[in-house]
Amino acid sequence: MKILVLNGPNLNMLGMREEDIYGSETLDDIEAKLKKTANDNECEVYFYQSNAEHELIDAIHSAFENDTDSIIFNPAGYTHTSVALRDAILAVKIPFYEVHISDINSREDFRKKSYFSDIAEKVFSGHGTEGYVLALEEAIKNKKV
Ligand code: CA2
Repeated sequence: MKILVLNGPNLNMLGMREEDIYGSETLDDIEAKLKKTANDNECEVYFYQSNAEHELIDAIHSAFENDTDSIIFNPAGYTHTSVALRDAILAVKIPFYEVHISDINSREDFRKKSYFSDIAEKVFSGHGTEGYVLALEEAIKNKKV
């Protein structure tokens, strides 16, 4: 089983700024944790982060070309704006899990709108970085059944 963990704009700053909202773990820490869960389950995870919308779209297209089974996706700020990313993920028909470190429903009103939640297999919002692990466990579980 092959899973892409895709992270959108500014998430490269994790662990360096706004720790009160996003915690102290870096993307590398998250990657290490997920790789361990993946190895324990004979699953391959690969990671990609970009600040550019078109690069995230290209990563979704590449996931289709390389037979990725599911995507764990934190679209970050694009969650609330990007019809183009929604179209990309619909086009490839790869099941995906939406992750937000913070709880997008208990912040500013503009964060309550997600272009992804109605098409995601499941949404993990407000679980901190543990949300990525929960999403990976769910993806693995769904592949097995
Ligand atoms: O809670 C989440 O995971 C978000 O997707 C994060 C986005 C935000 O726009 C969404 O509404 C919710 C922002 C990512 C910014 O990441 C930073 C991390 C550390 C320091 C500064 C920004």
